[in-house]
Amino acid sequence: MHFTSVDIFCHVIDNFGDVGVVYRFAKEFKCANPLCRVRIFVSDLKPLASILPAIGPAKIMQQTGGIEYIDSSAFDPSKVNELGVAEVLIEAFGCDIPEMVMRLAEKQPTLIINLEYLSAEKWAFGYHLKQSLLGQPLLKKYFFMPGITENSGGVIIDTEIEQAREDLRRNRPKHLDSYLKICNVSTIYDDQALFGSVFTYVRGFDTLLTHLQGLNKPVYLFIFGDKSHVSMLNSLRHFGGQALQDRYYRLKNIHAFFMPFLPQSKYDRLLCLTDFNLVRGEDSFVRALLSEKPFIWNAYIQENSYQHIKVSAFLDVFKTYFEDAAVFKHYSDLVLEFNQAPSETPQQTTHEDYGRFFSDLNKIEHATRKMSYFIRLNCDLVKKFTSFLYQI
Ligand code: TRH
Repeated sequence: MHFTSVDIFCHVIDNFGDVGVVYRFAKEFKCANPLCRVRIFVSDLKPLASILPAIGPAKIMQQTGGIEYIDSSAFDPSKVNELGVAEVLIEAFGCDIPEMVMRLAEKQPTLIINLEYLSAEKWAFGYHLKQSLLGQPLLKKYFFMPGITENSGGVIIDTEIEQAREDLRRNRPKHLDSYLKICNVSTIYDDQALFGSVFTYVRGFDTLLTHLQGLNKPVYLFIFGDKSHVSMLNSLRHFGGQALQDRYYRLKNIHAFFMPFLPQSKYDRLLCLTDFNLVRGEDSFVRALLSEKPFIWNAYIQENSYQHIKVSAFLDVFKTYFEDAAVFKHYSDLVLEFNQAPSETPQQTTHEDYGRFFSDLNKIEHATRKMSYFIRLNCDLVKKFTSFLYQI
């Protein structure tokens, strides 16, 4: 089809992931299709403003970076006719498109795509690009299933990070210093030190801190989000960690920085600068993977512990990129145990063993780099999405 306009609908449930993925998708889609009008209708602008500071959370309509943003919660239904409807409508994560918009869409040929959550589970491939029958002659609807294998919809490759990668690698000390400055700390860069980022759900960090205290080197941790802040503070206090400054705690060789929420591109860059990353929902998980650094994924706790199935499905794919089966086994045991917590609590309820993770960092990094390379080559979501539109 020939398309000149795309409207994306996003219903924010909680956290930052939904709007984080939608914003990243819109940015990359616009970059790949500069002549196409791209609008995002989002139910809550506050989390978007945290990710993209150019957004004014109180404005009902605004434009930045060539994308139009519309607050759908404050939206006047009488404006629907005036705004019109795009040729392609994207329901992010199966959210409902407002009734008034659907009534308009039914009057012209419209393609609707349900852009789903990322999944490495095998059942998801069966749905990818499958049609969903609507019983409306002018409407066509398809599922688009993001994933980490060739037969899926792929993941969003961020152009900005791809372009910055080499500079981040070459000028690592300078870039790392810029993050420490946010906490009013000036470093003495030490190439023996270990740098890590932590952005998880509420969980225990006693086992992590115990292990890190045993390493014979300085460890710098950048801690993000209220949930990790609460959790890390609890564990630091448990071991007698001291506040040196507002955002800076010290426990023996461990330097913990309680970071403010950063613009998305700045957070993405940090993941490429550290030696390891602890990440959580779908979007930071993908960024960690593409950063080519070793990472541990804290999947969102779901009913009936469904997160175990999601984590296992990812590990099944990741396994194929490891050259040493023992290294993978230790890594896999760690990640599975890390995700065993029955609920979000800052008490340590899991018994993960980090020993091999830190001694195998280079080998895990090698596997991550191979997988990331494969994904960039074969699983570019925006490329796949765009070529699907042209084909249909
Ligand atoms: O915020 P999340 O926990 O979102 C999750 C996922 O969407 C998950 O699928 C959903 O089921 C669950 O919520 C309810 O984690 P995620 O997906 O990693 O999204 C975080 C976003 O925030 C991501 O786009 C990166 C961005 N971010 C920043 O922009 N700045 C920051 O400082 C940090 C830490 C993150």
